[in-house]
Amino acid sequence: GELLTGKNIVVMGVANDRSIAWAIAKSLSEQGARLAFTYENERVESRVRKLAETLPDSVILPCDVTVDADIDNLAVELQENFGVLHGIVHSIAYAKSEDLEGRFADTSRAGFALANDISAYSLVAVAQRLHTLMTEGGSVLTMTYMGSQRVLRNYNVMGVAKAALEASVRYLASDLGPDNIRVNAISAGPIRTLSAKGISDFNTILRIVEEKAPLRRGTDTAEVGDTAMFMMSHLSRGITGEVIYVDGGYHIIG
Ligand code: 0WD
Repeated sequence: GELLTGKNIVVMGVANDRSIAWAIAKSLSEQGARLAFTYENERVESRVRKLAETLPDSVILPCDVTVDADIDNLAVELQENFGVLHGIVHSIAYAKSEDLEGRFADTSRAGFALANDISAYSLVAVAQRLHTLMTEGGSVLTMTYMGSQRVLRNYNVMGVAKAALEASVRYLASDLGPDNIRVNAISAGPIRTLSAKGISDFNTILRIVEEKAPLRRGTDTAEVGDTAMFMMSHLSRGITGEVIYVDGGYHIIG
């Protein structure tokens, strides 16, 4: 059976076919969801368009989340294309590469602001403008990482941004819950994507996970996709304000 038939979901953060957002989109589409994809700029547009065209009935729209007018436009476009919106998948993060190595103590004011703007505030900005389209209730989902909870080498300012993101999930869940809109995060294990290229020592991190995680393997984007599908569906209707780990259990190991 199809769990997402009749659901309209916007997926933000596909950069290429390795993106977590793309795996999520495939899982959602398999269950009958109708998808809108957003892309940051012309640099990624054609790639996102090619991917989106492989799924039935999808829409593609521009949205740089640092620009309020882009998000306002997105709301208008989604209203015109979908009418009612049921889900938002936010799979976006960014920090300058110089802020993802060395000492966190050396983070600049501008680097801190940028990482938090794109990686944390953008969820608030998007939820703020799109939740009014969720007139039948809805599910908002973002992507986070364990570096929010523990000090992980090189993750630095992104760990701080992810902590802000996870707290934002809880406050948004509290505000939007009365409208039957749920807000959650998936905390994925490390996955080799374009963003992961910015993290030094990524191979070492992967090796340690394969060695120590209860499931003795790394995390696959497809398993994140399937958890996201569950989070978008009626099956997860009792869950909000939560961070769900999809990491082979790595985070429980001391
Ligand atoms: O190990 C990993 N890869 C993990 C990633 C483990 C746990 C969590 N995550 C998170 C990331 O922090 C991010 O929030 O998952 C999310 C998606 O990351 P990804 O799939 O690993 O990375 P990627 O395929 O690069 O997608 C992130 C995209 C950007 O890609 P690039 O590489 O071009 O920065 O976020 C988008 C962009 O497409 N993005 C923006 N979108 C709109 N406006 C903006 C922006 N200003 N900035 C970045």
